[in-house]
Amino acid sequence: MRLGISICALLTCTGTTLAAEAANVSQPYSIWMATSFLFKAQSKIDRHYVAGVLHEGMQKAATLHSNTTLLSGVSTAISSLVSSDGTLTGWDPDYYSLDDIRIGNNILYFWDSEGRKEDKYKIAAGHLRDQLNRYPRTPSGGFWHRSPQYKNQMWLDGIYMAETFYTTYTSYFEPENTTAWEDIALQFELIEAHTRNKTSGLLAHGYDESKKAVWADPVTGASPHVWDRAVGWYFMALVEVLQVYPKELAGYAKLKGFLTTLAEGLKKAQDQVGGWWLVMDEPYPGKKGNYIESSGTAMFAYGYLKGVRTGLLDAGYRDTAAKAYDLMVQRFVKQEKNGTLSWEGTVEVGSLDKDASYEYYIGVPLSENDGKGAGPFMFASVEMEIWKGT
Ligand SMILES: *[C@@H]1O[C@H](CO)[C@@H](O)[C@H](O)[C@H]1NC(C)=O
Ligand SMILES: *[C@@H]1O[C@H](CO)[C@@H](O)[C@H](O)[C@H]1NC(C)=O
Ligand SMILES: *[C@@H]1O[C@H](CO)[C@@H](O)[C@H](O)[C@H]1NC(C)=O
Ligand SMILES: *[C@@H]1O[C@H](CO)[C@@H](O)[C@H](O)[C@H]1NC(C)=O
Ligand SMILES: CC(=O)N[C@H]1CO[C@H](CO)[C@@H](O)[C@@H]1O
Repeated sequence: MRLGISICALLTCTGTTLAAEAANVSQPYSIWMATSFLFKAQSKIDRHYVAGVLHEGMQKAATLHSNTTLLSGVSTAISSLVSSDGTLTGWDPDYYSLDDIRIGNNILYFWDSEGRKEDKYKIAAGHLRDQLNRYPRTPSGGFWHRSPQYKNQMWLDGIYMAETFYTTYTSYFEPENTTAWEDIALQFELIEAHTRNKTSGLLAHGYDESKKAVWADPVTGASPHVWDRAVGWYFMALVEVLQVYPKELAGYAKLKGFLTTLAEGLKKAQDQVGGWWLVMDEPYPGKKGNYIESSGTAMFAYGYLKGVRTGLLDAGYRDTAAKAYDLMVQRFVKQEKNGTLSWEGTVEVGSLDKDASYEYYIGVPLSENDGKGAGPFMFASVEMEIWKGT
């Protein structure tokens, strides 16, 4: 991919970086990152959303570049999670956590792309979908982020984990189920009503409808800060759900409005170097301890690029994304001596289980080769490669 050369030409690359760069310059970053992860323990599959996101990144890269070896590796990994009778390995139907729904996207992808033949995938997806029918909800109808720990709480993260699957499932199996479509829109509407800052256009990490959490705002129930990865999940959720949401239903225009407002807010919040701060709300960008975080940056770049490509967002946002992408390649993509890539700068976690303070968020360590960042980097790379035709 040509971008690699220009970045290295502009910067003072280290000897190590240059050697790998020179020999491997023709590899698209999506494939390069995906195959690098194949050699790492991190590519081990489980039902958790991190493996789900990482494998979706690998799958997107393999599909765009017609790499059948890589694609069949991902297919085998996803298949290994589902036994022949459609049971999800180790899945407890009475454990309610939105994070565990996300793998349903990987399952439905292979069910569909492999000719809708493998019944076990359809059955497994059905189990996840059935769980949503008995899933605990807030008084207004929002799915709890997790039961019982996060009773009456909705987090932006959970909107991505559950609604992307709920949407795809509905489009495949119940396209006429208006109740389901409205329920999906409701999840977004609730999070918008309680967490959106109308001045900045950004959204707080989550809210507690009962306002009992130590961090809950007494009026809105919102948590106090805007955490970049939570907003990243949410931005991706809007873009993905709008790909399939029926245009004739009222929810479509609402979701599109949410996306437009967020896209504007994010552009204003982008740092001049091209990335986004871990804690995004004023006055924290640039403050001591805060930093430009890689997973959120990758998610925003992807959301913009796919949003523009699919006609949801104005073409001008490509420049916003390109600036972010350049930064990722120079700062977060590390080229190892053996020619593989590593991914850096991703914060390990961000949770509302503590006090949700600024000090809490900046105190969480970074992790290397974190699928929550590397996966979205592959998503963004695939979009860049489609755009550039490389
Ligand atoms: C395809 O993916 C495999 C890993 O599964 C990798 O070893 C190979 O280099 C890739 N081929 C191309 C042409 O990118
Ligand atoms: C339609 O969706 C609703 C809400 O998720 C659900 O309760 C209901 O069972 C679905 N109906 C059918 C026929 O699948
Ligand atoms: C909303 O955003 C504005 C502009 O950044 C800020 O001044 C205000 O404090 C924010 N409100 C809340 C409730 O966070
Ligand atoms: C390449 O080097 C990295 C960093 O030292 C290591 O984690 C990875 O396992 C190596 N990959 C191969 C294929 O040797
Ligand atoms: C010089 C150099 O680092 N070459 C590497 C290019 O990438 C392949 C794997 O993708 C490595 O095997 C080479 O060592």
